[in-house]
Amino acid sequence: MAISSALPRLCRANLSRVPGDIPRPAYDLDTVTIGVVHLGPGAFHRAHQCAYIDRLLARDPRWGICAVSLKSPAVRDALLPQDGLYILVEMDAEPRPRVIGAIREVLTAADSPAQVLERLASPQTRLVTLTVTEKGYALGADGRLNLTHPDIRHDLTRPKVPASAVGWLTEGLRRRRASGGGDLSVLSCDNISDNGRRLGAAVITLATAQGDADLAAWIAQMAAFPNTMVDAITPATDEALRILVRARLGLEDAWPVQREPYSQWVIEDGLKPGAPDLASAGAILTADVRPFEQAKLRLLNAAHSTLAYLGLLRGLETVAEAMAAPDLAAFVEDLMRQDIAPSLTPPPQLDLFAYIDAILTRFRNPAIRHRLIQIAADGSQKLPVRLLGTIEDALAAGRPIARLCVPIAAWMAFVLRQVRRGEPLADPVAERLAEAVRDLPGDAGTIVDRFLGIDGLFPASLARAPRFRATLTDATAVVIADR
Ligand code: CS2
Repeated sequence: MAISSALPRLCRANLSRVPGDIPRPAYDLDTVTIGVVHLGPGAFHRAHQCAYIDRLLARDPRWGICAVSLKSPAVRDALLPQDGLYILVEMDAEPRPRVIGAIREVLTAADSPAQVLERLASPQTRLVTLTVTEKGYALGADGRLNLTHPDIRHDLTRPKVPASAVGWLTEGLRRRRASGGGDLSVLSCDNISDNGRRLGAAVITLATAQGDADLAAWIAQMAAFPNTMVDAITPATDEALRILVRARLGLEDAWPVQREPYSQWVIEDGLKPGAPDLASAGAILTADVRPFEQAKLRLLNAAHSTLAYLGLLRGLETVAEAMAAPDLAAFVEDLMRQDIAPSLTPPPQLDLFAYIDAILTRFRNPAIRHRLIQIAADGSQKLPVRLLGTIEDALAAGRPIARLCVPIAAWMAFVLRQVRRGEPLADPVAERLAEAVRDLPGDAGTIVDRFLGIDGLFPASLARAPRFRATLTDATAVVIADR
């Protein structure tokens, strides 16, 4: 992150210069010790989990975070000179900045492997959290660890210097077992259904495939991987935010973050004893997270992806702009109310229709500039979680799928457009997508055939379902004609 202003830098020595109306850590930074390791401290982590831990630290100083980027030094280079401090701005009619002090150590695993493993093994560390995005788990289309993924293949042969998040966790747990570090709670905070179960299974699969059955058995007993649902709309840091922070603070923050005021963290019961009391910091602990998680992924995230692809095809830039187009807003509302809601079994405390109203209001928040291109990234990883399950359920129940196929069609049209224009396509399987659509004649039937033929993208049973293929082809014909 380039520092372009001549203002003094935000850091401990300059905390006293922060204007009095901007909240600062309500605890003595000197008394904080590290009890949490986080893998993947991007904007979402710093806007979401760090805000909870920051609240918790005011009551209990044992839970400072060691933030670990796996490869990129960008977060470390931005936050180290700031003693881990940064600004989180809640974007509302009046933006509300505050100084977050939860990150007490910041490392890049590729540069400091020994320190990272030491932290993962330390008996003081009682919680590991992860935000490594959907693709960061190296799971196959069946939700299990993909042992042929390049990073996992690396971790099979060189387990001590891992490449993947699952590899770091597995090696950290190996060290923890050897040094008697005790049990550990691990929370995946990514938008994947059954995120905890899948991560736990992936770690055990890797340990087993590395030939360490004893470790696999130890992990099954000593590590807990509760499911979680995380929610807070977090637009990427942009120049407008930097300008706002400079003006309000009179200090330079190399990497402030922003989010909407709304935030939710639902965690399944089952954290190991001795884990931080996240409920006291506002998280909701519950016996079964799945219904919350499913409602959020299938409604909010699916509607987001729908707006992203349809909006980008129209040349729109942000979620709020897409919501200002009456037909797009009506379409996502119908999609949620009529097509997605029937696939959900909400928990008793969740009123689905009020939840949908709240999502629509959040999408319209005029204080947020959430770029559609940010949401459009990694479609191959996001759409299965967000939409394909709903489509499978609707097919099985004999409900209509016409509207549900539109976002899939819009994604395909978006991929096609990016490749044809030679514009970037952010997706871990971008090359395969580009290969599949190269020299493609423009008719809907061929487009659908090509995409459904890409190995591992659509579940095999769905790709074979005649009603899906026919409805998706109709939707694709309409989306292409509209452009
Ligand atoms: C978005 C999510 O970028 C995306 O794909 O749909 O990041 C979304 O903003 C969050 O899940 C909201 O909690």
